[in-house]
Amino acid sequence: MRREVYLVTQNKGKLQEIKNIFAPFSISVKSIYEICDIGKVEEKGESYAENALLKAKAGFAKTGEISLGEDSGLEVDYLHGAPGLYSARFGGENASSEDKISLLLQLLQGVPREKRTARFVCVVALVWSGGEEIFTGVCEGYLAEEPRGDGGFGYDPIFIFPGEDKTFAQLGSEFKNRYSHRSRAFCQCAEFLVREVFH
Ligand code: ITT
Repeated sequence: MRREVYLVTQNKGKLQEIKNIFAPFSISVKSIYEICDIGKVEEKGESYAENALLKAKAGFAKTGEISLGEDSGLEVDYLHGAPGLYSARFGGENASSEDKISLLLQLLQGVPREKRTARFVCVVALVWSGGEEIFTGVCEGYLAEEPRGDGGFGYDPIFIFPGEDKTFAQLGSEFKNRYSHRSRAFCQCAEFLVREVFH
């Protein structure tokens, strides 16, 4: 069976990371938008899992291909878990990553290191002819005082990986793809695909 899956995402940063995470499992990942225009799937759910499932189900309904949806976010303890589910829309629909980072840093101005704890959460939904499954990955860290590094995407320049005291943007893609929330969720998904779907 061909080891190919389709990811319902418009985020190029995510797509590239997932391609790299799946490569060692010999699974190829393509954006669903390469084979059909399913439009933007509205994130109307009340949890990461609901939103991830909305995306994967939309992809499977349109193409019949093995489809993956992913919803992720950054939860900041000092902000009671915000922006969380709303990480992509934080600061408004048209805010750039730089705008979002500035807004977060402003909200955390003067907050000491021990209160700057945060986590990235990633939830993947898999939908295929045999059913549906959910996988979750979490990565704990804390927020920098200013952006550092130019790798990654989104909030990576301010997310510090604790043991290294460097941001994901400074640590580079190989490191991030080994330890990130996305790596943790998608490695479980890849193992499931190999075990249960591709035989
Ligand atoms: P799709 O819905 O099309 O997949 P999106 O960017 O809208 O793309 P989400 O709704 O899952 O994706 O939003 C997650 C946001 O959280 C994303 O836009 C980033 O701002 C942030 N985020 C998630 N994972 C991240 C990571 O690994 N590094 C940095 N920021 C991340």
